[in-house]
Amino acid sequence: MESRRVEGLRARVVFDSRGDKTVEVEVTVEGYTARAAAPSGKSRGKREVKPFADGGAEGSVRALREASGKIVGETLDGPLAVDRLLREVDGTEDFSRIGGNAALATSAAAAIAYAGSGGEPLYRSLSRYLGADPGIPLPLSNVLGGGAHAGSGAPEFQEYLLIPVGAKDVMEAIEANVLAYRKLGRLLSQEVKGYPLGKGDEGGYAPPVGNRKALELVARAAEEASDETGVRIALGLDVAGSNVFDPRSGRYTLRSDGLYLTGEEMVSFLGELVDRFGIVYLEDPFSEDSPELFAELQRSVPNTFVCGDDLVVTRPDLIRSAIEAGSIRAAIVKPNQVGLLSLAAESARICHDRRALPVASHRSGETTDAYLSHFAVGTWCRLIKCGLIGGERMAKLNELLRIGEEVGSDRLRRLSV
Ligand code: 2PG
Ligand code: MG
Repeated sequence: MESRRVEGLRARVVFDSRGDKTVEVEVTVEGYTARAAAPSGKSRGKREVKPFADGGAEGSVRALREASGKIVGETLDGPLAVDRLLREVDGTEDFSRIGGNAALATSAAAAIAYAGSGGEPLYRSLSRYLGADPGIPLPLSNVLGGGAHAGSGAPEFQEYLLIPVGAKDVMEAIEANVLAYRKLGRLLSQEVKGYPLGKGDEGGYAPPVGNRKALELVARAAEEASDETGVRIALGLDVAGSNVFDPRSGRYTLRSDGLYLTGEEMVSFLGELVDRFGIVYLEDPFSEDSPELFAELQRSVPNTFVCGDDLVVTRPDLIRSAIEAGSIRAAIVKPNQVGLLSLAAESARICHDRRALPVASHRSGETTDAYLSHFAVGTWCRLIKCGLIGGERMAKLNELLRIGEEVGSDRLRRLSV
């Protein structure tokens, strides 16, 4: 690809959707300036890169400003070429010098600026560079949240998710999920007297009900919305198993259901839920330190996509070995877990090459940026987990509608479940 010069780099502190500080970066390539900010997670995997340098977001901005002299003036020969420079200026394994969020904001801003300076949107530049066929990922939408993303009293499972597997295009996919979300709101206000329809960090309802009850209501809402629209909606779950596991007792603690389960009992319990509710996607069902339980569950529910998030933290090496060990058939791809778009793209490729499902994902603390949607379209991601309700979530879905106008909105990726 063509060589283009980095002409400027500016970094600043901004706030994410939770009100926490994060890093935003502007990069100018051949007169084209692009801006990107990094999101932040709350239920983070132990092996993720460090999100910020010493001194938090401010410390990261300082460190990046000091390093910017080694980036400005350099030439880029592709949308992901700044990533090599970022590795050099940081020089640590875990991005602790500048922080993974400063790295990602720079990586994304430079990629958008490189594409834009050539008159291209990011998704097209990425797909051309990587040799990936552009396609619109199916939205994997959080409609009910618990765990670390909600207050006490909410269910322990972190995310109750909908996948509109029967949609013919992206508009229909979003509409079906929104309708199910509204129906769920109605069901919840009947079920929980006086419940003011509070929300979790990602915009899903966060009601005071047990996990089983939450699943029942979400399943009912999905079924009613499917009947009304004719679009089949399948269910998914992010257990965020590391947060549910109590290392002192060695048990999975589902207090709202009165269940305190060993790993083996949790395998059976989740297997029952899969059968009863037809769950097709199950993320981080266990602690990130128990890959053997992932494998056991995946064997017992072969038609469900067991997905690794904290287990593999978007690292190509961990994803490859977890797929090969049979622990997962899907992996979350969260660019800020590794700090670079190029590494995240490699993770998506590894999944794709091994017939596993790459799932582009937001974080619970988000920004209104929508480069995640371009990343997903341009890099083989078959699903995009970006929430549903809330400006910072809908920004990504609305961007899919715009991209759909160019690539064809019916080029929605399929999930046969
Ligand atoms: C997850 C995410 C995003 P967080 O566990 O999948 O939904 O949460 O960003 O808090 O890690
Ligand atoms: Mg997760």
